[in-house]
Amino acid sequence: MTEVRYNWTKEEIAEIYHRPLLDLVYEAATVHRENKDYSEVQISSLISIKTGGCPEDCAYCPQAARYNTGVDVHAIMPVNEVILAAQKAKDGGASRLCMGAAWREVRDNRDFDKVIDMVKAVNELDMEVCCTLGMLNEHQAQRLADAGLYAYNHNLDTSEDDYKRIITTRTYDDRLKTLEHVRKAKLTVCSGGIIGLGETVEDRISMLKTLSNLPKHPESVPINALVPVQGTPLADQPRVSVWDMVRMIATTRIIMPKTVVRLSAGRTEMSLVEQAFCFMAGANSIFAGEKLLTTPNPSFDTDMAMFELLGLTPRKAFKNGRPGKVENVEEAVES
Ligand code: SAM
Ligand code: DTB
Ligand code: SF4
Repeated sequence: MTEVRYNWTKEEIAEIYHRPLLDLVYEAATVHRENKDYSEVQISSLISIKTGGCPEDCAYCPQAARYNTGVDVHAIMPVNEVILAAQKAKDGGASRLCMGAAWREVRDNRDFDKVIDMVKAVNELDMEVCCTLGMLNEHQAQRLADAGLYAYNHNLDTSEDDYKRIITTRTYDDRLKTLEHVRKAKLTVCSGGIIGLGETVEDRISMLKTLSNLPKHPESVPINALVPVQGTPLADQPRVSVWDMVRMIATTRIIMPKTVVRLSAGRTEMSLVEQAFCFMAGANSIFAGEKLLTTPNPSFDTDMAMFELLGLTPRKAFKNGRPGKVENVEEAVES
């Protein structure tokens, strides 16, 4: 069985990242196949429960209030609408629902009470519930855990050194602190990044080093390709090469062998063959449903046809048990 390591150095990660492409993919596929269930792909569906008007200045984000992106600002969604959307996602094959809010941080107010109700309701549908709500403290993480939250998404996006170029309204350390609070509440961690922001390869490697040197690897690592949005400072970034996406996924798979690696934003620009390469390189999760948060994504039907063609199957929810309802939570969450 593949050894799980937490002490990867930048040099080691760079050596993996720069291997001849086919050697890299072969190695990643081998690691992936040493771990069971390699043909299963986790399907997660996104829903934007609170859209736009965010006070942060993330240079890639269409939901930042300071950029003119044409995204309409919406107040928090009613709980019953979230339940309907969750049911639709489940019918489409999703086992996880990720609820996103355009917030800088969670505040202890009525909107957060509503999120707690949403978490409880979606949990009742037997879906894994994930939230991405910005920064939070220990107490807020615990409230979410008590409501039945399964995972918390909080991306590092790029390297620590590059962070200030992309976001000035919070620090890398703020981000890492939230991840600690999430861990303390025994939630599973979903944390990854974006490529195509204008970062260097060293930045990508440095971000992977940070993720793989956390006390425990995130249970899922989303790798997003920038979706350039008009009005944001990164609107004119050239589309990232699919080979960079493959290298990033394969390297993540090799250094975090047990982690679910999600081929995230950017799939509408990728052909089926390009996506197949990403699955070969060890991706075993996608966001499905025709919208990410505010930008388009392939439909459930298109993705199901792709799964059929490639011989992939959707992974069931809580395959290894629900945290809190199994003897060994650590094992259930990690496997
Ligand atoms: N506001 C919360 C936060 O920042 O954590 C949650 C929502 S935020 C939209 C979630 C993640 O979406 C970001 O961390 C970023 O990685 C990703 N994202 C946002 N805009 C994107 C874009 N245009 N292309 C690719 N990924 C994007
Ligand atoms: C993640 O890593 N990517 C998702 C999810 N986690 C929250 C969001 C992608 C957003 C793409 C831009 C948009 O649709 O607004
Ligand atoms: Fe706000 Fe999150 Fe977008 Fe940053 S990424 S502007 S915090 S919604």
